[in-house]
Amino acid sequence: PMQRRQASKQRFVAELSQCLFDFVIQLLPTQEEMAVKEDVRKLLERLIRTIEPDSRLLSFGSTANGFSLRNSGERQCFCGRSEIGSKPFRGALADMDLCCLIDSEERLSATDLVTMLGDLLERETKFHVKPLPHARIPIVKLSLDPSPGLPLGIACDIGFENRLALENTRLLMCYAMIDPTRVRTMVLFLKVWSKRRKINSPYKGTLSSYGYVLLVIYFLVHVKNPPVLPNLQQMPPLRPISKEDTHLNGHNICYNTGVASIRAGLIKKEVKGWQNEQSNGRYNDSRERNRLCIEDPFEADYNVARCVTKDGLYTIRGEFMRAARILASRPERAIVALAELCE
Ligand code: 3AT
Ligand code: MG
Repeated sequence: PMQRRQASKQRFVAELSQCLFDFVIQLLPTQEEMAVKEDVRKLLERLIRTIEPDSRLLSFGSTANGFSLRNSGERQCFCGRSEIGSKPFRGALADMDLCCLIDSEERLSATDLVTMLGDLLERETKFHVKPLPHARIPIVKLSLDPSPGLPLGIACDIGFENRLALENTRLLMCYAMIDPTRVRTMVLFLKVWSKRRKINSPYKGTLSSYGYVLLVIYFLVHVKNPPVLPNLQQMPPLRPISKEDTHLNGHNICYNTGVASIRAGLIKKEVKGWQNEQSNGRYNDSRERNRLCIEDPFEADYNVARCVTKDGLYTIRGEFMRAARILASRPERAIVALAELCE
């Protein structure tokens, strides 16, 4: 019977892998959508250059790292709508993250640029424009109404000199390129799943897409044994992960005391000064900020999951437990499991 159970598990995993692959293939952006986005980038770059001739406008985030989802309400559903009822999945509005780099020494401040660019775009384009010149990180927010190439319209943020975001985008893209099928399948599925289960809203106390992508890479570099991905940052782990780090009385407590770092593996929260047990006085909300800890690959003192609240973490954990339960029950067909996961 054990052999039979093993064989049935293997069959389920193989079928699930195929289903996941077939599912995410339909979620990839179309050529047309990518072309429209590139046109938008070029148009905006041309306009910005009328203000700052030595500037370049580069895209970062999912549009540039291979982890973007298609901007279409129609086809984002499981093969055959019957599997998930009649409601097709509407993806989030495809957003495009753009960063303006200025190569000259003398340049306007980000605040002035945001104000001027906002005025210019309002005058010259059909975008809905919202300049935020006094935000902590000044940006111009733009959106465009739906069109045939972009059925859900487009939302786009233009920031300035955010070179670290360009670097972390490049790092994620390299990870995606090492093993495109498995890495992209897993990341894209996690993004869809977390959006559908409503645990992908940093503003509401859960985790950003960027945070989920880092967790997937952390898992493939440091948790899977043998690793699926090499550590591209090549730093030797501070300490190998031992059972003591992740378990207490047989319970997995890793997120409570540890920091997930794709650079260095699992690090203790104390090492980073990110304890969540005692408040450090200066910030009353410091306990809130370090519930879940994910180290940014380049800004090592930045906790990407700082927005995750106690309730948010409870919800996220609940969702992972629900997903594990569904997968462990191994329904007859893997597609049924996927549909239930993303209900
Ligand atoms: P969506 O497709 O928009 O859901 P995404 O992959 O574009 O997902 P985000 O919108 O969360 O991911 O982030 C876009 C980029 O912005 C990714 C990263 O280069 C940068 N970024 C986002 N959040 C952080 C953060 N907390 N720290 C540093 N960089 C960040
Ligand atoms: Mg984005």
